Amino acid sequence: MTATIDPGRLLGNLDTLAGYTSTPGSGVTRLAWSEPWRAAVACLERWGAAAGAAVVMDAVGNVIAELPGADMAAPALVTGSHLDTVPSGGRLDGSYGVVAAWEVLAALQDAGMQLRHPVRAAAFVNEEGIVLPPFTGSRAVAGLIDDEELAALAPVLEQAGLPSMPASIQGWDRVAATVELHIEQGPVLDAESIPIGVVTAVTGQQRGTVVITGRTNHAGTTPMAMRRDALVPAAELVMEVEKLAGPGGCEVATVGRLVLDPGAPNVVPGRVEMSFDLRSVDDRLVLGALAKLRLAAADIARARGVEIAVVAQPATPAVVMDSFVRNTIEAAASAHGLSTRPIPSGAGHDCAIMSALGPVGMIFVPSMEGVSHHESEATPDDALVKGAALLLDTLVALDAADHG
Ligand code: HGY
Ligand code: MN
Ligand code: MN
Repeated sequence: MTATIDPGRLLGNLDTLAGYTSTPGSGVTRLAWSEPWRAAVACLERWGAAAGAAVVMDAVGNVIAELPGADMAAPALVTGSHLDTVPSGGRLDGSYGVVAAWEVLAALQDAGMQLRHPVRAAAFVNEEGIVLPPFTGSRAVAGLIDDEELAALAPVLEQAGLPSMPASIQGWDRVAATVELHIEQGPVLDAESIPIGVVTAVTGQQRGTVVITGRTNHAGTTPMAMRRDALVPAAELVMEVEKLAGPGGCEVATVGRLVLDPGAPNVVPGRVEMSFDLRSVDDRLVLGALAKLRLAAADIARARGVEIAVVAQPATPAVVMDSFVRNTIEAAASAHGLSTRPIPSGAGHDCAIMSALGPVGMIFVPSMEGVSHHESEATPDDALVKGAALLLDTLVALDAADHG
């Protein structure tokens, strides 16, 4: 008997997860380790148990549901995505790949179908990096969390009520392959009316914070020539970040967060924090952009008489998807009568981190009008169901192929 996706269960579970938000009526806000995140975890625990899977939460908050394989020695086939969202985000980013992964388990269970490899569904924690630097969960299973980061994690996990942190985080053993199903979050598939994107590479990214320190003062009594206003140099730097994207530079460069201190209309701001997010599928371009940002900051600091510190987070390297996994996705799509196109991912994904443990591949379905990280994020139901069915058959094909 072959396993098939249950569309009602898939779409119903997606609706259920969308209800776990701290901003009802304003998109989905389910930050890592928050109350809504805990409620969503409880759902995954129930759904996983109903699918006959062993469900655990690991030391950092990843939820893992696994069906045993017929071959006890075979490495796991992994699928999943992230359970956390950006503030007032959409109902599909991350959630879709998680619900589809759990649906794969349920479909195999319904069909009484046991694969040779264990099938491991993962809901990774803090992929978005709103609470702490991104990809906490996938970097933990890849064994990439060092002691310093572990120390920073401990109070956050304790506050979220997770059991006390171990002295170190043991990553997983090698896996047979990881396949992540995700919405494109960009405009290409929708514009070209193509149902499936087969990801070629996931972008590299460099995030960080710039702190501009001037001097807080009275907006009415401080002569312009005597000011050390922190916001004006920040504004100049925002324009410099935009210039880092373009020919010979990054694909994209963004300032998404700007915090003024004290932030009162009649006070010259003495301190500004601004974020930066630089991305390219060529890591050298990201490195070059960061160097240019540092130079621009130093020039502006001198000209404006303020201090500017550029604090970079650890960079996430670009990752090329495994060609065998890509071909397997293509072949399964063709068997489903689905047209595909190769597509790079401008968004970061846990799947890229999982390349540390074995071959990786990603399946995209269209995002209507390319919108994401916003409550209007949408994909037609039939496209969501087709994507999940393709994920299931890709995993079954990888199981038979013994790659990885
Ligand atoms: O920001 C990203 O690339 C993804 O949504 N985490
Ligand atoms: Mn996202
Ligand atoms: Mn995502």
